[in-house]
Amino acid sequence: MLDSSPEFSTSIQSETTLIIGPPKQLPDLNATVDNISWDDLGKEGFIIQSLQHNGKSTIWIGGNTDQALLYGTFDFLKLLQTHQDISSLNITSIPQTKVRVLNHWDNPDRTVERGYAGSSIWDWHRLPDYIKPQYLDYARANASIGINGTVLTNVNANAQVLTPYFLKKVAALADTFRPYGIKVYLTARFSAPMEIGGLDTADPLNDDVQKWWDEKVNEIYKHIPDFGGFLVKADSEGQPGPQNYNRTQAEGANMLAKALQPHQGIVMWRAFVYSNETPDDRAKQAYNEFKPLDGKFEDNVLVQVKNGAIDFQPREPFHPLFGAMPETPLMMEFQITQEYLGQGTHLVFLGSLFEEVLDTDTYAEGPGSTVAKIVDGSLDNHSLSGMAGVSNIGTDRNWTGHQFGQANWYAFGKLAWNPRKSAANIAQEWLRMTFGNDEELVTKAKRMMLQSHEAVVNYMTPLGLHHIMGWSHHYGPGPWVTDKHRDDWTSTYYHQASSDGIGFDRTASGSNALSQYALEIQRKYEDLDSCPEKYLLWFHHLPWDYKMKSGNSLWDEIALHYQMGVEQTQGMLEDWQSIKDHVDKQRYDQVLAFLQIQHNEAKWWRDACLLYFQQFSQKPLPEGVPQPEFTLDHYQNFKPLFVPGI
Ligand code: BDP
Repeated sequence: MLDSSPEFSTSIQSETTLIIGPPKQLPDLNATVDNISWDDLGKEGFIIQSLQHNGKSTIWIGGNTDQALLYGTFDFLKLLQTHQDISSLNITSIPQTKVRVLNHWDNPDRTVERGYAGSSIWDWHRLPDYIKPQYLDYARANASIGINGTVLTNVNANAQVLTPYFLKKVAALADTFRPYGIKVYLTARFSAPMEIGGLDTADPLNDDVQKWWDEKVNEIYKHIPDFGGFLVKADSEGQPGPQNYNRTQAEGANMLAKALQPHQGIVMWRAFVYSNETPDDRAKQAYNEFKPLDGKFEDNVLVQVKNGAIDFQPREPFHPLFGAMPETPLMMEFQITQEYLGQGTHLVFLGSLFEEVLDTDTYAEGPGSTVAKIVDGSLDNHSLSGMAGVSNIGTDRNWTGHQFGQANWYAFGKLAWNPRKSAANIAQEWLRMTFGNDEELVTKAKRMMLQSHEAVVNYMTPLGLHHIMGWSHHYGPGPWVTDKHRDDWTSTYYHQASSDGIGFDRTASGSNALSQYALEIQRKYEDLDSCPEKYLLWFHHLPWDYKMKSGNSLWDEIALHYQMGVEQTQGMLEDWQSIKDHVDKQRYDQVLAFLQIQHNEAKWWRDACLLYFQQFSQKPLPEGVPQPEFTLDHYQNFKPLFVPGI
């Protein structure tokens, strides 16, 4: 940890002194500045200020707490690393969200659900006695991008983690992370009172159940005095929850919230609730369940909402709950691990995806009601706010499997701190800090990163298509996936392709999921003239010869988008090859090989999807789209085995 005493000072240039310390211990220095409101900085905000002190040119990194000074110092290092001009600095930086957490979907046996970078970094078996150096690196890396919490365990939770056996291990991790300002959180399995507590119910309104949780929470705080709280997945995909007792999501969340209140802990209650028993569009179910509960949650509950209503697709319209629950703080859940976006192999810079969602106007309270303003709490004056990112970290030497996966971890942290930061700036910063300041490298690699999200949308799910990937593991194309035990996990449910057309009708003539959005959005998206084409088949079912804005038929446009995606991956490859001499060989070779795989797999996606949809469209491929290499049968029979992360 940094020494926050004023003695910690060093000379940057012979004539400049660097001082890191809080205003209270530096009254002299503080007297030289009158433009800083230390109260506004809170516990995490910092300043980096150039000034004259005792006749000397000085840079002061200031903040009210050690944590703030740490953030400020990392920011200053970033300025040096990215070759910024530090001659007259005047920086004030305050995080816009309070809870900035990674969600690890890590299991006690060290497998990682949807993890593509090796095993879980938590070596439970050797904890609490062995503290891997990697834990410290992990904490430092997170602190350097402003992350202040980590949920150690999978949302598909194992109740064992709440037993004393595990709590000692969790406490050892919490002790390791504490100096870096990182709090530890756990996932709470709703049925834990039965599984490890010997009760015969987990009904949230049952007194014994409440008492069990109260005592469990007290026990946790004995081990971990600054424990952050719980993350809960309930009533979804087989997880137990309040619905088992005919109770609401609010009643379930509030039971845990009350247990945590005496300790200032919080509950992050996921809105990812849907059931295949419910005869309604999956995209509508979370809203239907949660909207009526607005205002019914305890103050220390954050409802954690995925960015879109289905499930971390390459592109989704924003989740209709954003803007629909003004009296409840809603936390954003992004997926950093690329479950549906080429997993650990494809280069997809998620900063662009995150930015697109955060910048979208929900019109909830008139124009300008962006998702970012809901997430940071400013639209409805919530003091509790947060952002969660499902982690892409594992035991791989480079942490994230793909070198560029680190950029997504970085982008998440930066956007959680400031949801208005631009993805392009984030990409540039990351490149300079990761690969150096060579201008050609930065320009070309940045171009590659910034087009990568559009590329993956084009070669996987263009024009609003969604959830058409391989069964269960979600790797590669699978538009033919049908007739499984759950309709809402099949591709045919989502694309609805037939000889009359393609797309999911979510207008009033269909599921009317559109009615869950503000009127402005409804009007814009229901009208084919104003519906953004990127969401077209998300909201509309249209004939194959529907005329697009380009003048092309829908069929041709779909095919041309797949082709464009393939060409974009070719462009990414070429950009990378052109900077060969500017990158060290080891990283160059690995990224090159992965880009080659990505390019080949983009062709696989294009050919498999177009052959499949062509059965219904009965139309030839437009000019510029090559004939597929194999038959549809070939693609349908190709089943990747042992895909990681399931
Ligand atoms: C889906 C994943 C599944 C997760 C679930 C969730 O396929 O593994 O458990 O989301 O978020 O995307 O709970």
